[in-house]
Amino acid sequence: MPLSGTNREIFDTLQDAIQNNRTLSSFVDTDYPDLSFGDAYEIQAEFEEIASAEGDDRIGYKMGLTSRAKQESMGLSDPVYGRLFESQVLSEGEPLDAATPPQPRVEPEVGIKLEEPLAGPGVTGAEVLEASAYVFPSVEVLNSRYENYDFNLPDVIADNTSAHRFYVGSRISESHDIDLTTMGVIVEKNGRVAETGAGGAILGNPVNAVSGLANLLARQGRGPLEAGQLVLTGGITDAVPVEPGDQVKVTFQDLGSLSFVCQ
Ligand code: OOG
Ligand code: MG
Repeated sequence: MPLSGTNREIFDTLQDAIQNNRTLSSFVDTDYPDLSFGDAYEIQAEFEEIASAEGDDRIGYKMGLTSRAKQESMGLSDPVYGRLFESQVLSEGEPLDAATPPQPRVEPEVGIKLEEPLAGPGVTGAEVLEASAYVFPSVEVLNSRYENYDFNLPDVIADNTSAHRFYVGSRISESHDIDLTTMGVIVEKNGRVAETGAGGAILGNPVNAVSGLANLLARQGRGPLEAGQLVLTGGITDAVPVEPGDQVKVTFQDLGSLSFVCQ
């Protein structure tokens, strides 16, 4: 359904901020204190409408605020989801344009590619493993449209959960033997360790972010999660701000490392 009223106003304001690399104040803290979760997800869905009209397919979803590190850093404790588009993919080795987006930050994530659809409710982590084609290392590049990432949950949902770009690492694993819970991760910036974590930071195991997503989509009447889609399961550590000149290397135990330069 096309957006109207305040949802349309908010969408247009976000779209303008994205296109002109501007930052905004929280809608909830200013003119739209009553913005609901339902409306925020409707606004987010409009980004998919626009992208698909331009031939930019949704290739997956991202879960956000799934680790304590992220929840504490943002002061928000409920996981949220966003949409990922073909045009946002970066491959290993490609430089990151850190000059154009006003507030780029990077965070290490486990990506899961689905081979089978997942229809909630009641999807379990074990079913996610069964339905997955492979696991891959990823680095999500965030760029919140809100100044200093100062937002409430409906704000960040409407803003497609700060999605900007994401790296898809080339080292994939089809093995079910990797223990995603104990899998260690190190984020280095300019040769120094900036953050460390383990996959278990994501709801005990990153697969639980995928089952949570399938079940949430079902509750919203938006399921199932389609075969072939990929899911970023959420930042394992707090996000690290980057600027042109920075060199980033993220190492995932068993999944190898992913490096890029910021320019
Ligand atoms: C919201 C997006 C959260 C994650 O992985 O936790 C997210 C933000 O922190 O700006 O992508
Ligand atoms: Mg993320």
